[in-house]
Amino acid sequence: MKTIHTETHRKRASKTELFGGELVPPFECPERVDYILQEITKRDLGPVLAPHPHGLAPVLRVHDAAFVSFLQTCWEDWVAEGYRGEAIPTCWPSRAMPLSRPPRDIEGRIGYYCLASETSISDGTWEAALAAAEVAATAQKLVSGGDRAAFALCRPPGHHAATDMYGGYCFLNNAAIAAQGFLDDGATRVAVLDVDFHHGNGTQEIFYERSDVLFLSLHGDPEDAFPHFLGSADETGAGAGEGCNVNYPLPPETPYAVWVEALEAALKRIRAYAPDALVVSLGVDTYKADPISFFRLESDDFTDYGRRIAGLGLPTLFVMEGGYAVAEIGVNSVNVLNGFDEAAT
Ligand code: SP5
Ligand code: ZN
Repeated sequence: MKTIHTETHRKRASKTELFGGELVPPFECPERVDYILQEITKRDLGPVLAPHPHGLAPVLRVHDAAFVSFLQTCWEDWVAEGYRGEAIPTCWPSRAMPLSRPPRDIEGRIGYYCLASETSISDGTWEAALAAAEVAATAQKLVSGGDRAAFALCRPPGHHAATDMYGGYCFLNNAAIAAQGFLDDGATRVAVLDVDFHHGNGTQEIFYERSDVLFLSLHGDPEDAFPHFLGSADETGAGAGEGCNVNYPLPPETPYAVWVEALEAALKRIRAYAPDALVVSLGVDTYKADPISFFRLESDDFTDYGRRIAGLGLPTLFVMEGGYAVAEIGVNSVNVLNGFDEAAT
């Protein structure tokens, strides 16, 4: 399959992540892409192509315009305030003071639009986030145009980004942008299968009240894992979207044998929904050696589940999400894609 990639991802080069009360080098780093590209070349997955410019149109199909403007100017507004560190909020519209409007001041606006403060905003973050959205939109068009599958090598990732919130290393929801793109290009129904270790809270929120997108997520139980405040099994959709949201929260130390049972249940739901296209939010932080996650998948397991996803027989777009065992991220993500290609008919 073809991969869509751009070096613009390197502009997302934050130096700080708030972790355990310290500012540490971010887990979500540019080297992640180097390892994936290296493995794509080594195993001859297929051509690596540049994205086409799409501008803001596909982004604004799923994100709030004022949120997008905030992301565009956040860094310069922060610097203009005289701050010397990277942009990290210190206060939020919490449950005790839920006044819901973005204030004028950057300190208030960044808190309004942020859902997790581990994610610092730095110079170039917006350019990289927009480029990742263009990577997703370009790859989606390949699949809408008849390719059996494509790989959107997005960085920064996207599945935590909601209609008007960033965090969890995500700014724009690349998978949601692609899913909406399939619909805009003629699909009637699209399924989004999120296999990242973390719950895809942003994707869930964006489509929660809609019946034209089925969202399914396998993830660490929010009782035990980020993003903590969404991702329970009783979140099944609302309004027209009732029944179109499916969560599979799983406990610490989940081995592949248990994980794959949840995957098979999800695949069954997807078959019953009979979508025209599938978007896979591909995070490989389910790997046993991931430094911030707690599942126990082995590298060969990624190949196995890639084959199973191919068994759906659907036009499929893989969108890169998380994975922080950096030296193994290439092998694990290309194992999924290669397993898919082997089994695809
Ligand atoms: C796209 C993606 O995978 N984002 C993940 C963001 C997770 N950020 C919060 C990390 C908190 C880690 N806590 C780890 C505890 C280890 N004992
Ligand atoms: Zn993740």
